[in-house]
Amino acid sequence: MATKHQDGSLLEARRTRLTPPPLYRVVLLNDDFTPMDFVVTVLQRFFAMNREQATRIMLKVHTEGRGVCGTYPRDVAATKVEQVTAFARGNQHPLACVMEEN
Ligand code: TYC
Repeated sequence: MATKHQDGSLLEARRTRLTPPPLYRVVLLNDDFTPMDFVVTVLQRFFAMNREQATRIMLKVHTEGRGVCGTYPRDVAATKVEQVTAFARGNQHPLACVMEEN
């Protein structure tokens, strides 16, 4: 029974019967240093975009300051942010990637 133990998994199981889980936008932020080609590679590698889609989002971030890469459940979004940040730092780029609740 869902009320027997008030731990996270049981609370989650009860909640999902009432409302869908919250989704989070994964957002890339512009900076003056990360190469455009690197950002295109990030969008292709971690967000399954083709080169045309990736280039469009990269240019949107470059001109508008930010752009949405995708919308995911919390754990998936958090993993994307970690993977992008680790890949950028490993290549010594300051690229910023954040998540925000929809
Ligand atoms: N502004 C960067 C440049 O001129 C390109 C860039 C695009 C950086 C998107 C970050 O999220 C970003 N090289």
